[in-house]
Amino acid sequence: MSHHKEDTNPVETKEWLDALGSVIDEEGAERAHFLLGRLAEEATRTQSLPYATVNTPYRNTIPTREEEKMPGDMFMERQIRGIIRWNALAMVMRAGKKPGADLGGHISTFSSAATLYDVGFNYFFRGASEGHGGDLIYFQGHSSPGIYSRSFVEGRLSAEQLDNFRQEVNGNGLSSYPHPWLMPDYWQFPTVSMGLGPIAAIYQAHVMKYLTSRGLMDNSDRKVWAFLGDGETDEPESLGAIGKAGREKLDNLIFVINCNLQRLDGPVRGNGKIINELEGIFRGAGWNVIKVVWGRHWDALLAADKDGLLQQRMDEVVDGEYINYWGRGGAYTREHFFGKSPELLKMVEHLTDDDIMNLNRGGHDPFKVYAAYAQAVKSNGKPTVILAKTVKGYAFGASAEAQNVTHSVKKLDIEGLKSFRDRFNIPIPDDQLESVPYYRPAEDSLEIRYMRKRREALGGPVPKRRVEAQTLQVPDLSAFAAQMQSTKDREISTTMAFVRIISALCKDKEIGQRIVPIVPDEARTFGMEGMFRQVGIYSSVGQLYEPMDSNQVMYYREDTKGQMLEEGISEAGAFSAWLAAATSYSVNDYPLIPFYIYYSMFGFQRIGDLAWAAGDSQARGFLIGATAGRTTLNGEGLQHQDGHSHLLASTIPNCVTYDPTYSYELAVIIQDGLRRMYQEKESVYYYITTMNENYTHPDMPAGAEAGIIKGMYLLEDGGAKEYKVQGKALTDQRIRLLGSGTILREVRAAAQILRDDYKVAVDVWSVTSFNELRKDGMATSRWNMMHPTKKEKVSYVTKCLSGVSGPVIASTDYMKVHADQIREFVPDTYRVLGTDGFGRSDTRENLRHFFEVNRHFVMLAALTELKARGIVTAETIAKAMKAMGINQDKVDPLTV
Ligand SMILES: Cc1ncc(C[n+]2csc(CCOP(=O)(O)OP(=O)(O)O)c2C)c(N)n1
Ligand SMILES: [Mg+2]
Repeated sequence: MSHHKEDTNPVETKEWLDALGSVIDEEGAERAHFLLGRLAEEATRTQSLPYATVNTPYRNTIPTREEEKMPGDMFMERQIRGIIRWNALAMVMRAGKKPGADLGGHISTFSSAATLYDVGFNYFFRGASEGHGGDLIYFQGHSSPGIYSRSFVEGRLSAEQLDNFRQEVNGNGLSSYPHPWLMPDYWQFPTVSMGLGPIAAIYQAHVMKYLTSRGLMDNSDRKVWAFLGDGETDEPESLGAIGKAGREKLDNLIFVINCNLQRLDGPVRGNGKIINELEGIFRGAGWNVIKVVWGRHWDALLAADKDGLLQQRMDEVVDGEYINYWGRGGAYTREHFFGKSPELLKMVEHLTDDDIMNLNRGGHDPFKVYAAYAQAVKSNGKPTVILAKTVKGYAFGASAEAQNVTHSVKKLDIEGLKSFRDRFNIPIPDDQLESVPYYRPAEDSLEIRYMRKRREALGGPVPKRRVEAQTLQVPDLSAFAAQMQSTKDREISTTMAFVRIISALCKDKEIGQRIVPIVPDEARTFGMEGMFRQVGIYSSVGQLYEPMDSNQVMYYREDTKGQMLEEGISEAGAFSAWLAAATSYSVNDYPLIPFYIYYSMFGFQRIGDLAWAAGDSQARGFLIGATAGRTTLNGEGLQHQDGHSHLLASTIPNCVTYDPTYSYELAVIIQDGLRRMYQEKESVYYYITTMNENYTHPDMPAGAEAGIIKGMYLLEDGGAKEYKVQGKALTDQRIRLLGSGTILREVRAAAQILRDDYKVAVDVWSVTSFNELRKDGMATSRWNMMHPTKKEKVSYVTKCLSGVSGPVIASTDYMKVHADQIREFVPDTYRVLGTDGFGRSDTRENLRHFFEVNRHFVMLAALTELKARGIVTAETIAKAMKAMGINQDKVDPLTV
């Protein structure tokens, strides 16, 4: 700002300022804005100023005279807000009093945000009702006590439930933070892992526009509000997608950033100003920025600030000081803020120290907040961010208000409670204060009636999550007939098979429109470019240019009605778009069937926390980890070759995972997923790996469906063989080989050599999911433990591998621990091969040798087991190793 520079010609400065003043007086602010814009343009053009500033002075963006007036009863609302504040404090303090419980809870975040929420609840947040889908509110996770408190006062939650804050195990509890999984009819969006709320909100607004644009539903009157902390904006996810929101003109999106200037340890920007930093970033990204810095008690002072000294002081002070002023009080503020110059001191000489403390911050002034929201909801083709300055621990007094430790404060002492009670007129006598009782006015009190009326006018309660979903008629397996048949001589990859399936699904009469293919700039990698033309790429503005490949069949077609979401190189963004689509059954009462296809390594590993939140959100949809496998994605390297995404996926309780080999397996799995998620309406989501290795696919063996879904089925029956060991006959001894993904093909090759060269019987099992097998096994063994008097149940793995005997050997393209998961349920000796270690580039053949998962190592493992049973000798193995080119001194892939 020019203020910070020496003014070398004050007379000239004054002339310019006077000229500006008279334009504003005579022709209005619009005109002044235009002229300044022209001046800046000219200065930039002549390169006398490299760029015009994106920052404005440290004051409210909306001038006082343009504020839209809050229509309600401010005293009533203040009283209600006081009651909500009280109960929020009470529930955390009461949880803290449970002996030995140590449950924690936060009070300071909500105390700073109470007005921001209240104005929303009283005037803006529309509940879902007949004819309106409702606004979508992403609540700041740590403010949950305040949201529960309001629901309690509204009569939606009981005192007993409040007393169960953070005690959920026995039912009827309230979750510490917003978790749809734990409170499915209440919370819509999990937000507490910082950064996930903001990015999810952006893509939520995007997908809502997409639905409207495609004509599938009308969301044009619905808003997405995201409340976040100023400290939270440090997360890359918080700001990483704001450019997208600006570009897509998401005027259905409003961010409210609670700028209490503090995070957990201390100031967010002690040496700077978070509000101005964010202003520049958001304005540059194409957002409307509304700063709500000062409350109305500053209005008179600012109006009197003719020569800009007060403004100059406001501009130069850093956040660390602003925290101080509030924490240390009126006298301190007079001395250190206004004390900068005699003129400033004079401006406040008529104010007492208490009056100075009453100079409120914008985010605590309902009028200023109302004016900001009223402007934000008027769509003008841009998303809006409101930067509201608040005080962390507001109204908690010396022990917590604007203190560095405030985030972790969980209680007030008795004196603190007294003054809090008095300040907000809570009718609780001194002798009851100790137990911090809840306070709810009588059902027919003015307060309750007022609240009810406001919410009724806005369509119903918030937050509220729709639990029921529409039932879709999903295609049965016959619709996938093409995928169930052999490809004959044609070699294709499972990725290709997937692309055929999704293309076919898009044409399905019942559900075709609901399929949402999502890619993060990888469609060509997966051979999906045919879909550009077939279904089109969604763009809010269509296609404003002639695509350079328009003369080709598969040209890059962007369209306002495009079905595919091409999210660019942002896995977090594409996943967030998937999440919005995967929860559309609840949020929009319109089930969508999203398929997000990506490089498998850049999935759970890259955005694991979002995938976890998707489980919490009860997302329903498909994730396709393409080009999967440590050795199957051959040319790439250490950062690309995935040998563990199935392990990461298995950490998410409601994620169902598969690693299929054949086209028919993929078809059966996807059909079953459609049935479970959209017909049976189970809150699970699917993770399926597909590969880029081409090979031929056989017909589906008759009756394999059930086994494919359960996780394994017998692909090759080796038949009975008899062996003689030390003169004793071993009957029905077989080697059982297990394989998954493309490595199954190595396993099948090994089986053939073992049969041909060693004359042993070999069964081959296709394992479509070690993860699902383990879940079944764990459930069985748990049931047996819990029911000692009942007949034992047998796990699916045990069932499959019983009846005959012989060693069991598994090989996969994933870490050994992946196949090792079922060891407990394998009723015989079990040996696993896997791809532990860092990937590297080479041919598939070399990689599979390097990682010791190919046919030769499967054979080595099998021979080793046969040796243990006395069927082959050490010499036989040594000879075989030589023949197979396995050097006994080969490096261990885990160590290099
Ligand atoms: C990803 C992640 N990292 C860290 C935390 C721990 N944490 C919880 S609240 C908090 C400080 C939040 O500060 P701010 O965003 O300014 O919110 P305020 O409480 O000040 O409104 C931190 C670091 C978290 N919840 N999520
Ligand atoms: Mg903060």
